[in-house]
Amino acid sequence: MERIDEYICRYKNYNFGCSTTTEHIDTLETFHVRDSDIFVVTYPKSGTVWTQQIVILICELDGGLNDYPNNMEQMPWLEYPEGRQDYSLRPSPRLFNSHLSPALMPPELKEKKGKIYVMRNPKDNVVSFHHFSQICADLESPRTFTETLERYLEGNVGAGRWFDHIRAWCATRDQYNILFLTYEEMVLDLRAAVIKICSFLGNNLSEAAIKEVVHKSSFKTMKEDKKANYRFVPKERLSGDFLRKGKIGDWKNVFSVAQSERFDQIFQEQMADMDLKFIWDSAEQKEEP
Ligand code: PPS
Repeated sequence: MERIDEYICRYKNYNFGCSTTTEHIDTLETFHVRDSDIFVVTYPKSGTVWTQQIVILICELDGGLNDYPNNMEQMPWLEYPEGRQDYSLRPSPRLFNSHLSPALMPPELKEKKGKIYVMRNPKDNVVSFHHFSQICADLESPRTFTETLERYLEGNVGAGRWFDHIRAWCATRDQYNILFLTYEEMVLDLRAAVIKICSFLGNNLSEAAIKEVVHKSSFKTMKEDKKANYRFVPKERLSGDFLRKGKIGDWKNVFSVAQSERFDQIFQEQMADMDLKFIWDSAEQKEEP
């Protein structure tokens, strides 16, 4: 790995956190994917842990899962095993999170079913990243939002540039069978998103079970849930709540007008040829009961 700074290591054209190894990343080329595996793939700060919670709940309520002490162990990071048991020894169904680009995913994944990609409008995405960088010891603490925004636009962050990640995954639509979801549609209608995930994964949950998944994956419940809110992570590694605001449009509280206009222009230049529709505004967001 080429060490870019204290926090980012570069390998195979991708910005990793430094807790993984080239040996582990190389094993992904021959990683055997099972039909029952489920992968949640995202650019960081797009709703990974939320989707993780939903997938875990769905699997628990439809047939059960082996017990692990918390969500991170139940659904670990594909690229960051961090001393966890050899993934090939894990019982099915195996659940994984990943921030990898498609080029680095196990090639067998193309033939398998369980892939969900969640994306979030990049203005809220970078704001969420900015706040998270201030509480997470594995990320460089920025002094100002301007500093974060520059690093984000240049791609000097984990997983590289948002634009490249989204573009690369959207380009695989025809090769992979993936459920694409947006963070915003999950915020606006969580129940519809849960039903979509169930039907994509082939889980047939009762009405009561769907209700339970929706309740346990609401922002309010997750924030109070020690496991879902990552309260088990030592304070030295995570010094605040993982679940921060969970809103659409928080970027308006952080971006200056000039930053917003410049961002819109870059977004247009980078993504104009793509059929992407994001919701940028909170006007349609209902408060949770
Ligand atoms: S990470 O570090 O990449 O795994 O982060 P990730 O989980 O992808 O994204 C964190 C943001 O998702 C929000 N979140 C939620 N929003 C709404 N409802 C629920 N239930 C929920 N769970 C997590 C979390 O609060 C982070 O967004 P911000 O905007 O910072 O609040």
